[in-house]
Amino acid sequence: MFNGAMINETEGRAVLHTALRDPSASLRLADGSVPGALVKEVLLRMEGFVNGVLDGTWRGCTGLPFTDVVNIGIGGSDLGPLMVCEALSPYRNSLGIHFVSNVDGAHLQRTLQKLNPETTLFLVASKTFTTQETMANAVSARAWFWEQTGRQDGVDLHFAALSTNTQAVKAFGISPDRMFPFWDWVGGRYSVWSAIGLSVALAVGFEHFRALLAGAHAMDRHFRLTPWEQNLPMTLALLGLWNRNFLDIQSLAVLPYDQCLGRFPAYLQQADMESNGKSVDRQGLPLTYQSGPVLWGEPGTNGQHAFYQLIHQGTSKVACDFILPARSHYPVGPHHRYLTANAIAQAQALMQGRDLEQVVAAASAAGRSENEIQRLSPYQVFEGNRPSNFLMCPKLTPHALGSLIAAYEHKILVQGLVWNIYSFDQWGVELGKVLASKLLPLLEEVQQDPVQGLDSSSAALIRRWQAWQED
Ligand code: G6Q
Repeated sequence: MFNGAMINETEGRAVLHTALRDPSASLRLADGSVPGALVKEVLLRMEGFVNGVLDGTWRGCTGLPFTDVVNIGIGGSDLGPLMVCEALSPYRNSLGIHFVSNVDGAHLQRTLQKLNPETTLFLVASKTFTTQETMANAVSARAWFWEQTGRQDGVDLHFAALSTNTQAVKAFGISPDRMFPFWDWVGGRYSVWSAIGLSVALAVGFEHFRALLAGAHAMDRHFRLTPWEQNLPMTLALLGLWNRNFLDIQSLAVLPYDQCLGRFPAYLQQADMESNGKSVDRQGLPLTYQSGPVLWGEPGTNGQHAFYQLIHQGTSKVACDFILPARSHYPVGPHHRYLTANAIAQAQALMQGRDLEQVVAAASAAGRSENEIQRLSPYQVFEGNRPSNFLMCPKLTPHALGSLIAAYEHKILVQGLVWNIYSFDQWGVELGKVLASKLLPLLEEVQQDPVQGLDSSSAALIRRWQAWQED
């Protein structure tokens, strides 16, 4: 991976998100390009733009400075920047940052309702610049801008593109100096370090964005240079393999004890499940063993009052990753001690459990009757011996966050290697897109009978949908 080999074999691409955080790298690819040099140039342009927006040099079409930024993107062009912007909330400036991803008009409309078009900057974030959801949202945002300002010429000042597709960006009406490129060796779900991170850089300033990259680079070095026994991504990967393939645990709950990491599980869900949710090996043969787990999670302590019941006493075992910054950015009274005690207690409970003897002893000590003890004890037993990892960092700084994300990226890489699968493609998202484009015309022409050539289930759904259009 680090040497630029085409390890994304089914798409014929190198996998070089690590180059995005190492602009000094001298690696030269087969086509003669030097990723480090390309990265450096774009970072400098991004820096100029970010500083220009923040100090008011770059303004909207009526001369007002920007107050809000809307990132329009989906999947890898949304989850990363959204998660990082939230995770780095304590570092945020006064710029309002909004994310629109869902093609459901509610997402765009509810966002735009709050905004002043004269002071809003749109970032159209799309590697391909063809993704249906993103292009629909971008076109509608542009229409809103035109309608609200009457300034057909304003697109130039109010829209920027983060993309690899120069032609399509130009066709949309975005000028080349507002296009921040990246390259086909950056996978969507690994792209927050590229121009796709522009919303992050605007939200926290360029210095913090560079610190994020530096933190990831530090983890890259650790991963490459540290013996396996002390290697964090390697350890996470092997523990995950043990849980999945030897203990047959099917899911991994990611449980950040940090409100700012609220979107981290969703981000990791894509990174992990889209990378390693595969059932065919590198020889094109069906796997005869399990690959990536189901990944999910919510911030602690909220999860404790919701789904932890199943984690402690359910019939399915769940592996857990606890994540806790030792110091809080929001030191309110005793809150952080409560949070910490809860996190450690949960990991302890999973590990040690509580056997019948302990339950009975506790109940007797509490003065419960023999009868009651007999009746309730079975429900109060915790099996224990349920695996968890506990990741702690001093404080959730941009540098620490960069390291945390990169650690998981490398964990995913190692697991994909051991499972002998291709981690960097995502053919599994294709079929739904193809079928949706075939169904779309049936929804546009309400009179058309959908039964022709369609399965009865989908046809019935479309008929019902059509009938309710008239209501
Ligand atoms: C990520 C996936 C996918 C992708 C989105 C958006 O690895 O490829 O989530 O990021 O489909 O694609 P565009 O950036 O091309 O709009």
